[in-house]
Amino acid sequence: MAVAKTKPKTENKADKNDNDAEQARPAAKGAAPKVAEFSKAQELSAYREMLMIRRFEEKAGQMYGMGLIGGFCHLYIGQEAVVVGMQMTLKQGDAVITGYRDHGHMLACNMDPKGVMAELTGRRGGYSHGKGGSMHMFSVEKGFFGGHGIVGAQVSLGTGLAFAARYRKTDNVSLTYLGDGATNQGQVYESFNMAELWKLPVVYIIENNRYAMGTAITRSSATTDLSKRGLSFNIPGEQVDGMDVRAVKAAGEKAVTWCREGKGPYILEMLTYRYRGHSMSDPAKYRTREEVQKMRTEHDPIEQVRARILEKKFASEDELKKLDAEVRDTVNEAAEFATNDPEPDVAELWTDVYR
Ligand SMILES: Cc1ncc(C[n+]2csc(CCOP(=O)(O)OP(=O)(O)O)c2C)c(N)n1
Ligand SMILES: [Mg+2]
Repeated sequence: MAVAKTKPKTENKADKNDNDAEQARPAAKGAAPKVAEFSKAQELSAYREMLMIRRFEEKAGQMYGMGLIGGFCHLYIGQEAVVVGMQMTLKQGDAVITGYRDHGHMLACNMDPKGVMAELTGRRGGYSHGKGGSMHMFSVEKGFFGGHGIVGAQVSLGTGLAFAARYRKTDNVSLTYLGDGATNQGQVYESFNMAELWKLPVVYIIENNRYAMGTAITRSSATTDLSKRGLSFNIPGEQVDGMDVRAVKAAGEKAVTWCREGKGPYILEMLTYRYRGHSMSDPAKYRTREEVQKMRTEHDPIEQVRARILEKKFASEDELKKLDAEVRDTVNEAAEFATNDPEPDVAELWTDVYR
């Protein structure tokens, strides 16, 4: 029997630190493939939408600190380019579903910031009438199907949404978002199998922000190139610079077209990063301040667009200031509404429940 002379190269996960993930990032090395430029209108729209999510989340963080928001609250700050870029590829009737880090997805789906903020504060005008909170909001009208607190649960539901699109003979798609941690859940693979078997129009968007709560991906996952997780089901996948909204849109376009043409599911692994802790109660001791700072200063998705807008003279500093002020006004109005709107009536305890 032949014996291998050299030890096979295996990854010793326990020895790895977070810098390994940094090294694996195509986004971080400056050698990123050239992506198609955005038009003026696309740059300005992407800037406004990402800024809206950023300011909304900052305000939600403040309101949580003031005790106005209870329960869990997971902020999306840092990951804005993913939802905004993907949303640019959708049309009426497409479906979006995600986990609990969901406010950005709702705003990208054009849900009303007032209704989202009022749900966070548990008020009547919230999307679930103040009874759901951060992780439980839906809008069938806007094509947003939640908001799910059980890690990975949305993957089978999102696959079902794709099945519905196929069953109704439409060419609509389901964008099903999940985290890097969720990719180790069993139901994800059951869903992959069915989606490929039945050629369902679902794009699985893995938002790899490198951590699942406090656990770095290199410590929890046997393989860390998540774009390859569909290989054994024949599902194509690719890694995308999730901090560059243009790269996200380009990859999204390809994947969505694949689905609309009836070719089955597609996996996009978005290499991204969250700046805040897992939830509001996370002191984030599992990573260094320098790591966070490096991502903020070198890869921030909003700063990238802002720099291009100024460089290409798509808008002046003053015009951007005006745009920033408009976004702030919208967020402040939402916060004011969410602070003053009454709480649901006690009788609401008995509505929307199964008996
Ligand atoms: C089935 C299940 N197991 C465990 C948890 C607890 N939990 C909540 S979030 C989370 C980490 C998920 O990380 P990831 O999928 O990377 O998403 P991210 O928070 O980074 O967006 C865990 C383990 C849960 N909510 N559901
Ligand atoms: Mg994660």
